[in-house]
Amino acid sequence: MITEALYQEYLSLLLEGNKAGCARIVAKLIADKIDLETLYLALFKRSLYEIGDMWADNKVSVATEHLGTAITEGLMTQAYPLIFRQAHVGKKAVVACVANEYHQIGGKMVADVLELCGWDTYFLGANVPDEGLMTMLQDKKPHLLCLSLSLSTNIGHLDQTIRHVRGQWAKLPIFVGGKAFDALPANVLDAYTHVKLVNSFPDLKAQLLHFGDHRGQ
Ligand code: B12
Repeated sequence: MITEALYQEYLSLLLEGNKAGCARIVAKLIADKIDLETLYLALFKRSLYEIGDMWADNKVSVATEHLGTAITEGLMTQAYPLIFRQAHVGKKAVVACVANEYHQIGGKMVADVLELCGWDTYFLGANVPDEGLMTMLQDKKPHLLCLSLSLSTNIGHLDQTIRHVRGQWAKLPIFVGGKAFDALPANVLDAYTHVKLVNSFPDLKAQLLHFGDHRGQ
């Protein structure tokens, strides 16, 4: 559904900051019944990764990268009609980025995929301090906590967050994912209990299928 030509047209519009043009492409794809994951991965994620590489190679400015990110975050709300029409399954998840982690779009996508699977989600966004996260867990009593990590250098913050959560919720299932794990050793999460590295949407959905009912107190 997203041909190479369409992707290249979208990327050019995104780089020039033409949000109306990008929005038209997204609206047409939704009208043509694209599925959420394809829209997110083949259009939004691919273009953000490409812009990130262009920024790293000094081919686009940091301002252009920020512009593309801001437009993408706006476009994600266009997908809401695809997300919120599922029957609820009576499960709740809190999704967050740990302290000092400002990359929030991956986590937002994870929350939307959970909603698509009928879960109720509470997406807290970037740079969430542990105290705030703990208060939210106390308040919402979720069945699952998802943490997103893009920078491998933030692994210490992730470690601290997991330890804080474990201090109060010994068995709350925690799914962790994000680009940081491309650069971290495969066994980096082995020391924790009930913590799983989940890095793709198919893997996430497969994990949800065998999900128990306890809330890990
Ligand atoms: C946008 C962006 C920013 C924005 C983020 C704004 C926002 N609102 O999110 C801002 C400007 C804040 C930013 C800042 C920085 N950034 Co930046 N940024 C990016 C960029 C271009 C896109 C990120 C993104 O949204 N990707 C799209 C999402 C959908 O992908 P994703 O996060 O990987 O998520 C997917 C999976 O990983 C998975 N997933 C993610 N989380 C989870 C969680 C669970 C539970 C599960 C199941 C799955 C899962 O699901 C998603 C779908 O597949 C990337 C490029 C890239 N390759 O990602 C660079 C990039 C990540 N940034 C980079 C850098 C260096 C920085 C800075 C250090 C720059 C600086 N000098 O200030 C700072 C660090 C800030 C901080 N402390 O966090 C580097 C990191 C390099 C590295 N070796 O780690 C990258 C890769 C750019 C590059 N090519 O060099 N950045």
